[in-house]
Amino acid sequence: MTDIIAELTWRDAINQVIDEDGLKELTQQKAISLYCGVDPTGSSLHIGHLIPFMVLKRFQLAGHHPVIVIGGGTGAIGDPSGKNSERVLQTMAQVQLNKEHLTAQMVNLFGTDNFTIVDNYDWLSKLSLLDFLRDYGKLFNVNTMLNKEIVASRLEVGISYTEFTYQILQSIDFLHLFKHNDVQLQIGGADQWGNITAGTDLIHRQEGAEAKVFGLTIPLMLKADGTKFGKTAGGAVWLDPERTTPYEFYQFWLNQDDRDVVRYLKYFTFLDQAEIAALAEKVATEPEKREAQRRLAQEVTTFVHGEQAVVAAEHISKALFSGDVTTLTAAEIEQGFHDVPAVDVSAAKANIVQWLVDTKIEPSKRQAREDVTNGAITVNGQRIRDVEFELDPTANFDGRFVIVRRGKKRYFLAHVK
Ligand code: 383
Repeated sequence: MTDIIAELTWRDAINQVIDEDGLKELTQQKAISLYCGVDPTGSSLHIGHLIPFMVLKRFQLAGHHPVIVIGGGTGAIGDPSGKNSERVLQTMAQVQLNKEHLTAQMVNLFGTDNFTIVDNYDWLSKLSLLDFLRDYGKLFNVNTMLNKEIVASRLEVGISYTEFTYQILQSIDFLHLFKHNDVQLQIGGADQWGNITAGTDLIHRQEGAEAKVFGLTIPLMLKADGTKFGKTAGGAVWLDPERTTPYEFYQFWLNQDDRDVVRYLKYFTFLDQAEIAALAEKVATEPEKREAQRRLAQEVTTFVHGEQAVVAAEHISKALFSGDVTTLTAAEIEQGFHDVPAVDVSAAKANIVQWLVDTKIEPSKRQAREDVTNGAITVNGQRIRDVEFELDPTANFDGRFVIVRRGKKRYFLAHVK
């Protein structure tokens, strides 16, 4: 089998790993089962989650068997990792609802073949308090638990007994999957190292030191400008197309810095070493063409939203850039203008100056007249210079939208009601 560890190494996707040589040997010998968990603390994955899930996908493509744990049990508790204060407990109904959304997103990324998805509520909810303390609690040393980076960093602000216990629950999962699903490796982001090593320790205590289990974490994604990866002015970049439209998703990748784009190509695409080297060359010689960024946007958007989404995103980008918006479909308008100021208007015809003021696109009639006369106002891609122009809001886009551009870049979307 191909050397997946060597591949992850050239992609810079390894932060820490338990027994790298042992894992390298094992993964070349046979197809293994491995897992990554996610807690249903929200109704959608975001691109921060893609960090371990891209690696899981690479294992799947190399012939290994990925298992995903959706934390219906652990999500009811809350992992202290990555949070510097106590979490508010979610209702069980919320956990359930989130779980359904995340499951659908995972199936979209991993398909249904050679892929298993399980919910740790199925086994964690069956443990009685006495069994928990007798069978597992005895195998955990409080000192070791306190020394886990995540717990140690919380001691000053305080951590509840509930969150402190989280690492035991994740360890029980690893043990459960080792025994029932032959899982030999757990992967996660760098924040998961403490939980993963707690799991391998538990397995060794229960099953014997010779049990062959491994852990691997992936580095945090960094940005050259020091800001947090995966955040935009509008917040996180979600995989749910209702929260971040495929067009916005595509734009996010297209806008990456020259200093970051090659690292992201290695990390977030399935392009091979030669293809990425060729794109790196383009960044060095003709950065203004942004070919590497475009390829990155195409690849990641295809993986998450499919090829059609890329066609639409590119069509929208072109229309917005040129100002010729007349060819956009209603669906393209909805996603392309997801983030621009929106107003509701009636279908009634109106004088352009009055209409711009009524919709609050212009602050005053004086300003509206001035902008129209100066050619700063475009309606549905057509420049309006006549202050007497009569606007018919139903004239384009099946009578549903009016797209207004003020100046070079400021777009407004009017929904015709
Ligand atoms: C639950 C049960 C397990 C194994 C893992 C879990 C979830 C884990 C966790 N993960 C984060 C999450 O759910 O909290 N305790 O949001 C994130 N992950 C992945 C990755 C990451 C981590 O889902 O670093 C980013 O996405 O590991 O923060 O048996």
